[in-house]
Amino acid sequence: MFTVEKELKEQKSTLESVYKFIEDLFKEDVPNFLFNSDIAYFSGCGTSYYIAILLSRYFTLETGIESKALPAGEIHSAFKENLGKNSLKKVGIFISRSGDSTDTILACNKFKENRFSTISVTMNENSPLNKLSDVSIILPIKEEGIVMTKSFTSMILSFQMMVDKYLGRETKNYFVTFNKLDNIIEKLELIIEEKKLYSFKHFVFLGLGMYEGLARESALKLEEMSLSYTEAFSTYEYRHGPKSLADSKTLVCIFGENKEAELDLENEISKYGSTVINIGRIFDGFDIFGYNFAFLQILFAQVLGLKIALSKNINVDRPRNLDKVVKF
Ligand code: F1P
Repeated sequence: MFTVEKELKEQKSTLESVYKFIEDLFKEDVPNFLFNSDIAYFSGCGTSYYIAILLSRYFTLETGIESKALPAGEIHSAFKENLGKNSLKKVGIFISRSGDSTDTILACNKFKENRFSTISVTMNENSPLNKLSDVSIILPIKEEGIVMTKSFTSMILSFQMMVDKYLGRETKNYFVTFNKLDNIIEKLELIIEEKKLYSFKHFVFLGLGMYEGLARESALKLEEMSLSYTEAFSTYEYRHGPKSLADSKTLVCIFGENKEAELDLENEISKYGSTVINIGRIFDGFDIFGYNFAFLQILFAQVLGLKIALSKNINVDRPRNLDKVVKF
């Protein structure tokens, strides 16, 4: 079995251990300055940037505090275009599995130079990013694969739980839900096999709000794992041009909460001859509802990426042109 497949499939136990770690870490206090800010910037690179998109939307939804997700390069190399000159209290949240991506370190440095508070979420105790940040959440888990799977769900869980704890929310439901994960992965494998979803030539992922982060990460996952041709959009953008590429070789996957308005879009896309999968509906069938658990819907793309790679005889542990960390 490939390392990536093993890591993808051990998410139940990994998330359970992250849950216990965060319960303990934030037993007393959470970093209050985050919740006293006027605007929060979430940043990272690649998969970690897509985590930033999802968490920024979760943060604003839950706290009402304005937030923005930016790729780290936008912060270190286009700072003035992205961060206006004003007296707002700003805070930066930097996500990085390695804590060592040059772009993310440069971005965090830029925040330090401007005396903004910073929080990092990483999986590497001795990373330069931890040393730079005011507060670090360092998860006690390891991931060997170049392609990020369990680190995606783990870093999201840790930050969401911190927000939930600040708001005095019950977090037990996460733990209960993780019990279903092994079963869900098996069922996803069955659905993908039965419908031969690995055989399409063009994959489109759509998602709104938090789900946009999932759509973008799904497209990246398929590219990295299976060298597939993919696209991702904020759901309703798809009507405004991108749909011109939709044909019978296209699989369109819609993330979300299975809303009425999404059904109209599904019907429209079907008319172009494409196949549409509503991932929200699949997860409703697993009895998983609500935005707290949105991040688990990424399992669909992780399993699909693996299945396409296997069908094309691609080694997912050696993704073409990629390294575990991008340093320059
Ligand atoms: C994340 C990242 C990955 C990507 C790649 C290199 O870096 O950009 O998304 O798959 O192979 O690293 P980080 O989370 O360690 O900063």
